Amino acid sequence: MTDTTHYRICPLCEACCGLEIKVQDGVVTSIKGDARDVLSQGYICPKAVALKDLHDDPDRLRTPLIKRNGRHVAATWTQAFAEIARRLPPLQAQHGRQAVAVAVGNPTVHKYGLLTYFPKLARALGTRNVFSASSLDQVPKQLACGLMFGHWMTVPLPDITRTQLLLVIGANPLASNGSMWTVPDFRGKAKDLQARGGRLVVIDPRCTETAAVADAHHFIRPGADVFLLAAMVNTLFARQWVRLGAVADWVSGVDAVQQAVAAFTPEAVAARCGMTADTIVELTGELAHTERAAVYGRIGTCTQTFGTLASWLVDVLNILTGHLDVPGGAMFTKAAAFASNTSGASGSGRGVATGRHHSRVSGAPEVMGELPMTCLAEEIETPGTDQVRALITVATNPVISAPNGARLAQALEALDFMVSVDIYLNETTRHADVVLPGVSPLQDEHFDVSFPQLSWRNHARYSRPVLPAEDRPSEWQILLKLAAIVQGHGADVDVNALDDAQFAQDTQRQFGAQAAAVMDATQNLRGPQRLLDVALRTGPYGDAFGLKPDGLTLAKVIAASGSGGMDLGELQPRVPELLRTPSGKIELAPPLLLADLPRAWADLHSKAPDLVIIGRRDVRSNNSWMHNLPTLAKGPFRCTALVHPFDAARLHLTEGALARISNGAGSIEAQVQISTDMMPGVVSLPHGWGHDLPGAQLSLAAQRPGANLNALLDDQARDPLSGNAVLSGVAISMMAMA
Ligand SMILES: Nc1nc2c(c(=O)[nH]1)N[C@H]1C(S)=C(S)[C@@H](COP(=O)(O)OP(=O)(O)OC[C@H]3O[C@@H](n4cnc5c(=O)[nH]c(N)nc54)[C@H](O)[C@@H]3O)O[C@H]1N2
Ligand SMILES: Nc1nc2c(c(=O)[nH]1)N[C@H]1C(S)=C(S)[C@@H](COP(=O)(O)OP(=O)(O)OC[C@H]3O[C@@H](n4cnc5c(=O)[nH]c(N)nc54)[C@H](O)[C@@H]3O)O[C@H]1N2
Ligand code: SF4
Ligand SMILES: [Mo]
Repeated sequence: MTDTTHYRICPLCEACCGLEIKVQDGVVTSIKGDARDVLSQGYICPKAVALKDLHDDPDRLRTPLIKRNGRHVAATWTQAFAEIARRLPPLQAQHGRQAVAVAVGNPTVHKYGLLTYFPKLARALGTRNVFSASSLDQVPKQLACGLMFGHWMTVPLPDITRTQLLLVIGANPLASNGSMWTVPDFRGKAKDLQARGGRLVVIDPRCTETAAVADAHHFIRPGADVFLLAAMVNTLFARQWVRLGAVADWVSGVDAVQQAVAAFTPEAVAARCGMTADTIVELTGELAHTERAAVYGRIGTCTQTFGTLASWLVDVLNILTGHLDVPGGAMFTKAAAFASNTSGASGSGRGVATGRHHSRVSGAPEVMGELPMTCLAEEIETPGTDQVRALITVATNPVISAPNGARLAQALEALDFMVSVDIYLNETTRHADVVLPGVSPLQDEHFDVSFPQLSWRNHARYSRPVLPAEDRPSEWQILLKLAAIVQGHGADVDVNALDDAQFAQDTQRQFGAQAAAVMDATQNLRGPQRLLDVALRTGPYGDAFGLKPDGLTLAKVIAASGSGGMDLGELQPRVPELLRTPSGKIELAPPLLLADLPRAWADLHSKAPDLVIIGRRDVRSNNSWMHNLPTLAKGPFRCTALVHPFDAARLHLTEGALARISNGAGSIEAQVQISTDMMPGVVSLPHGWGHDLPGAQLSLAAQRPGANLNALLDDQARDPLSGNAVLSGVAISMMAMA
């Protein structure tokens, strides 16, 4: 018997915890937190253990599938790629590049082969029809930060280990483990904050797990964050509490913001927020008068019609209270690799723009090169030039995760051809003509590309594969092969040779006279590893290919992978060095955002619905795809509708009974759970459920399918600036089932 110990970054959520995994004769025998991990220091949640279930899940696909006569049958990789080469290029030739769309989802960010090679596929397709889960999530925050700081990934986050006041709005890190903020063990860090006399304050329509450990919790009417935040900014000016602190020399647009929020007084917004004007002033005063404080807003503030405005105002508050870019405030990470805010000239740049093209049917503006996921169905359905006729999905399940999945499912069925790069036959991939499964995370190496750009502490960590690879393509090779096929190279192309050729070309372009040295230094590497070595060595801590001999290389980061990874220190002030706005300033008052405030003002006076629905996350679940894993699926049923006792009484709903929840055409049945944690007038139901659709192969999930929240949501409801879907605060009616 051979026992081995391995170290692996958990790929299941943004906390990116370091795991210690024991293997005996090729079988995982234990998964624990790695106490030496520089980022997570031993912390894990129950999902980590389910990595074993995921690896062992008999429903997880091991071979490609091809749909023949309506049924998916196992195929070889050669057959699968041949089928794609036979069917996809002719569609492109006949209908043009826009006719092939691509949709990419959340797990892509946790698989570095997918993340680094997806852009190559998108480029090869040359289509504007690129859709991603970002438009169901965080685009508003990225747009607001992009406009203010000059790059989409330049997003400040609370310096939690040094702050004295943390104001959390529309996030529940105790369940989600953080988002756009890599902060393993939020609970422990919050406790430490409280132990040193600091305060955690939560604003949420539900008294969440995070609110339960907070020093104060305030209910807010769903969707009212823009009003609360604008009134807090208004209060800062009215009370002369504005101070810019360390970034004072770099902020432009303060007067414009003052004027723009002049009408949003606490008194004007209080009723709509479901808060008193006094509370709004008190919250503002506490923020303004605490030396080390930070505001953090997440998905609850994004997935609403004023998502971009709300996200913007979160950081306007951080800036106007002098808390940006100072220890204990809202700070920026400095990642070791792949960060745009560490490359190019520092201090100014091109900034960000949206609307370089628009979606064909709804005219939604492109943001970050993508169109809203909620536009995909109509692009497939609506005849005309550039109609979408074929689709490639990569690790996404929008039939469940996006609003109005029933419409999307119908549209997918009408496609001429669909390919899915996915590990399950699920509600979305059941529509695919060819499914190409990636490897289990335990058989894959890993480096986080995005999350070190958003982490509570600077670090560099790499994971070797835990279990030996099988004889099949890596996910980067799958994507590169697809790219080659659509470029007309055929299914038999040698992807490694193609990768070498592309790398040589890119290196020549990027390094000019130094290209030969770079080629030489990376000659034994391939695929994402080679890209990573270049990114690390040219990054802010890198060895610059020998010019700074003490600097980082991939070899050094790999060498540290058995001992907790490399700690690169606590967050440091980065303004003005990280700014990439054309002005070289923090743009506090981007015209696009100011121009949207009148829409909010008009909405302030519209009548609020009686009953609205919001979402919820549970620590043992993850969006739509982990309900098939035994460790997580056991225990109490989690897809319940939380209803306040007042609402339950007036609607005659009883604990544990089924209720019908409806909105327009959509209607679902969910089990009622009566709870004083809810704000009256607000119902909470988790998303990602509804595993009762035919043709999926999720045997365990199908036993307790749950109700699909997104069946109630309108795919046309979006934040017009970011295109982000409205997933929260949607009007519903609810009645007991006979
Ligand atoms: N109502 C409501 N809807 C929501 C949300 C909400 O809060 N409320 N949240 C939204 C958010 S934040 C997000 S990010 C989206 C997520 O939406 P999606 O990005 O669509 O993510 P999932 O629904 O989790 O689907 C993940 C897919 O990836 C596949 N997969 C898992 N691991 C791998 C792998 O290693 N390789 C490959 N190739 N595939 C893999 C799974 O089988 C599944 O098909 O959902 C959104 N939907
Ligand atoms: N266990 C688990 N962890 C996850 C995921 C998961 O599905 N399960 N998903 C991952 C993903 S993809 C993401 S993006 C992150 C998200 O991470 P978080 O942003 O922390 O997401 P949630 O836990 O849904 O918390 C959102 C909170 O917003 C509140 N809310 C709803 N509407 C409003 C509103 O209008 N205003 C305010 N102020 N609050 C509102 C909800 O009640 C909820 O408590 O979590 C990630 N981590
Ligand atoms: S919090 Fe849980 S799921 Fe997230 S990275 Fe850590 S162990 Fe994995
Ligand atoms: Mo997400």
